[in-house]
Amino acid sequence: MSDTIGNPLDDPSADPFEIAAAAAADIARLTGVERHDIALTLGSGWGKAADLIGETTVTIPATEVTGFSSPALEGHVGTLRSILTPKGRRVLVIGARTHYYEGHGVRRVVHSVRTVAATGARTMVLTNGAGGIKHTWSPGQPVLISDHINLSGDSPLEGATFIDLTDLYSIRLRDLARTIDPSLDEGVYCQFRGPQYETPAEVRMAKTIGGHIVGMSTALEAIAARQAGLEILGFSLITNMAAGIQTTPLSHQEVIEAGRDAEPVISSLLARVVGAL
Ligand code: 8IG
Repeated sequence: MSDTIGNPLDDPSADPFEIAAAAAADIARLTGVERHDIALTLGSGWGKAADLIGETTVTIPATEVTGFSSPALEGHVGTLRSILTPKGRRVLVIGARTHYYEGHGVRRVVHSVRTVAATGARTMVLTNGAGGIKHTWSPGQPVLISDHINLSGDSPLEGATFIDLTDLYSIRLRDLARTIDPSLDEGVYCQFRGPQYETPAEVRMAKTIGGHIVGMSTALEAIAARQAGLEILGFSLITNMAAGIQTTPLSHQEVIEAGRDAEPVISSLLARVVGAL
């Protein structure tokens, strides 16, 4: 149930997987759906996809689900939606991402990932808005994430938990996405801590070490998703060219506008990919 006194994940002695199991039980009870098949986290620009995937059977305020938010702290409430696709699959849409830069710790960041795994989902589609480094890209373009470099300095894994990250972003699912849109390019996602955007020197560093996309969310989530046994598909919407690649200053307004302009196209792409999963 929702907590009014604080978030159970903020208790260092609590087990984050037990809290995720409690959250999954909340979702089963509130949606009437015992198991979900696919989970989808919607980042900047991707929000409209949920309307195109199928019939939304239930929308839940995140505050109703264990661990999802601490009402005293969050200014806005995200929602979780349960969708029934034409093929009869159950999709859980997470509209409430917690970012690392919010400062609530990595357990809070990956709670949605652990929760969807506990609902029974086998596939996790992670989407985000991000900066582009490849010169052939332009704002408004969706790209697949092929791999990542975690520059956050943190990890969702605790203790001596050695997890293989080979093929973290499933080749099978990337190939499937390209059957829907053969023009999809892909790149390596570099997660910076944020919330400031990079300096041009940091973007040059990211490029030098093999990065193509700069963002603030998805690498930590993908690590937790792999730990939970989920098969992962990652999409970035390039909302801006990274600092120094574009010559004008980065602005949050520009990011919002690029997301809004691209939304119809990328939402229908994402819905078609989810329909093919
Ligand atoms: I939207 O240029 C968006 N998110 N780190 N850099 C980083 N995150 C981002 C950017 C960007 N654009």
